[in-house]
Amino acid sequence: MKFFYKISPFLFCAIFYFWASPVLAAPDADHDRVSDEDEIKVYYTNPNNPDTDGDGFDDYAEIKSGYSPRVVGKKFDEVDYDEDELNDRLERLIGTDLGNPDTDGDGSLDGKEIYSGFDPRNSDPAVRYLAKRIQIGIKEQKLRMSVGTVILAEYPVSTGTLQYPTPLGAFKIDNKANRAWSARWGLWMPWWMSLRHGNFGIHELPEWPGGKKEGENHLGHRVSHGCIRLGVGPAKMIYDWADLGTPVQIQQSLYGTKVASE
Ligand SMILES: [Ca+2]
Ligand SMILES: [Ca+2]
Ligand SMILES: [Ca+2]
Ligand SMILES: [Ca+2]
Repeated sequence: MKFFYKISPFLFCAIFYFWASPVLAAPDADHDRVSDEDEIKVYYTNPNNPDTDGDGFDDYAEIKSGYSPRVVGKKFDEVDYDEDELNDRLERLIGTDLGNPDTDGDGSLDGKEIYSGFDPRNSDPAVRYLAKRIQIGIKEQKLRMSVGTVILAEYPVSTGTLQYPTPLGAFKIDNKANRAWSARWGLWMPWWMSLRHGNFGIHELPEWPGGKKEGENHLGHRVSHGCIRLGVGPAKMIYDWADLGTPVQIQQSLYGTKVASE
C-alpha cells in the first residue's frame, strides 16, 4: 500500500485512464480509431477493415485529412456516394446522411433541397427554409455562395479596378437577364444579375460585339469596371440558383468584419 502513496496524482490518473479506457471507448472492432457505429452509420466504411478502400491509408487518417475512406485518391468533396447531388463533404458539414439520398424522407433529394434553399434534414414546412446568400471578398477575389450557415462553394471573380472599384455594402439581386448589353462600355454581359438597379452587377466574363470574350486568366484580378465577373460555368449556375431578392454582401475581405446593411 505504501507504493500508492508515492506515485503522483498525475500518474495515478494516467493509470486509471488506461485501465478504464477500453470500457469507456466506443467499440472499434478494427482498431482504426473510427468507432463501429460511425463506420456503419456515418462513413459507410467497413468496421472490420481499418483501410476500407485498400489504398494504404487507414480510415481515420483519410477522414482527418479530408479524403474519402471509401474511394481511392478522392477527397470528400469529389465523392457523392448516394448520388443525391450533394457531395460527401457537404453532407458531413450539413449533417445529412451521406448514404441516404433523401435524409428527411420528404421525397426530395438532399442536393435538390439544399440548392433550392430548403433544409434536407427537416421536412417540417415551418422550419425547412434556409436563406440563400452571396458574399464577395475583394481581397480574395472570390464569390461565396451559402445557405443558412453552410458554405456551398467559392468561385474566383474579377472585381473593379482601383479607378472603378466595386462598391462595398449589402445589396440584393433586383433583376436578372440571360444576356444584358452595357451601352456604357459597349459589351455583352451573359447571365446578368443586377445590383442597385442596374448600377452594377454580377455576370459572366463579358463579350465584345466582334465575338471576342474576356479570358479566364482575368479571374482573380481586379480588371472590371465595377461589376463582379464570374467564369464560364459558375456564372450560369449561380444565375439559376439565386432568386430575385437574394442578399449580396460585398466585403473588403471574406474573413473581415461585415459591412453594415444599406
Ligand atoms: Ca473502426
Ligand atoms: Ca484507405
Ligand atoms: Ca450525397
Ligand atoms: Ca429530402
